[in-house]
This record gives sequence, C-alpha cells and structure tokens, in this order.
Amino acid sequence: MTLDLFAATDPYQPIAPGAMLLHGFALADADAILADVQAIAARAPFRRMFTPGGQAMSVAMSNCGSLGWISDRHGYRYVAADPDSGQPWPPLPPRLLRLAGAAAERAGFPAFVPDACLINRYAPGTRMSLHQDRDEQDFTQPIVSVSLGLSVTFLFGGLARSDKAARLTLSHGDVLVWGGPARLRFHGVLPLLDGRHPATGACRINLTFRKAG
Ligand code: MD6
Ligand code: FE
Repeated sequence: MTLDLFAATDPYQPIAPGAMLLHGFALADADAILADVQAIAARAPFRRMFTPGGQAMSVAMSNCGSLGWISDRHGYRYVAADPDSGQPWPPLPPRLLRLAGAAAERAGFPAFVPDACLINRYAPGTRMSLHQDRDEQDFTQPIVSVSLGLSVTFLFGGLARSDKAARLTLSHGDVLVWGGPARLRFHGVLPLLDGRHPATGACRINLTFRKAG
C-alpha cells in the first residue's frame, strides 16, 4: 500500500513511454512567465491563424525564439519573422529557456535547447483538434508544454489518428514533456470551460517549447 500511496502523491507522473506530466513544475515561476508572455505579446500580438483549408483556428497564437510556428493557406511551418510585422519573433527569455531545459532533463531528455516557443491562448469554448507535431526537423528532441491559468482536458492519443485517446487534466503550473517514443502521438484539447483563474482571468495560456530547426 505504501507504493500505491507514493504513486498517488508523486507530482511527477509517467504518462506513457517518453511522456511525463510534471505537476506544478512551473508553479513558482508562473507569474514571471505570464509577465514574459505579456511582453512578448506587446511585440508579437496574439492572432488567429488560418488552416491551409482556409478556416480560422479558434486558438490565438504568438511565438518567441529564433523560429515561430505559423499556419496559413500555404501550410504549417516555422519562420524566423512574424508575418504580421516582418520583424523577428521576440527572443526566448532566459528564464523560459532554463525552465524548459530543467523540465526536459527531469523527464529524461538532457541538453534540450529549444529555438522556438509557440504560445497558445484559449478563451472559453476554444479547442485544439487532434494533431501530431511534425513540422520540426529533429524528432529526437522532445516538446515541453507549460500550462497556465484555467485547467483543460488534454487528449493523449496514439500513433494513429484513430487510436483511442486518454484524457488528462492540465492545470496552472503543470508541465508536460513529450518525446522519444511518444514524440509523434496524436493529441489535442477539449473546448475550454467557462471560468476565471486568478493568474490569467478567463483564459488558458499554453507554451510549447520545441527544437524546430
Ligand atoms: C495545448 N498542446 O496544450 C496544445 N503539442 O494547448 C500541444 O499541442 C502539444 O501540449 C505537443 C506536445 C505537448 C503539447
Ligand atoms: Fe501539439
């Protein structure tokens, strides 16, 4: 029974081979990260991007780092400049680089140095449909995902779109690390429920750190 009790209270949970949920890992840095996000959004405002099919995505996005992920009629890709301004994306703040590296290391991926950070802002009702992250060059590198503000139900699927997806709750300060054999799993998030969080108000912010180039 001691073992069960330990498993239930360990904040760092393996979800699947290559995937680990670090509950509360970013909690101490949350306010500072949100200040960083605000400064980034002042230079590269959140915007709704369009899918190649021409549909506006419900989630609003920005980026920081030497590369930023975009979607438009020409497809999904990483670019060095914000297409709205023509300027380079704001740099990745050192605090965020350190946090992402520490989380990756804790999950078994040492020496992770991201060059891209996609920032997603969800309002109530917005969702992310099932997808794979496959626009990066090097699938040996993991993805580190930081959740802030309102909690959401994350869908964690398999390597085929039709595989049944598990559900897990991502809350303020949680970090999900995702690499190795889990790197190409399908995933998404259910529509965000109404609510207010003291740190973010009526939204959820998700940062995903990647080695894109
Ligand atoms: C989100 N996250 O949590 C969307 N991708 O809002 C992702 O799409 C994601 O959390 C790859 C790895 C971790 C993620
Ligand atoms: Fe993703």
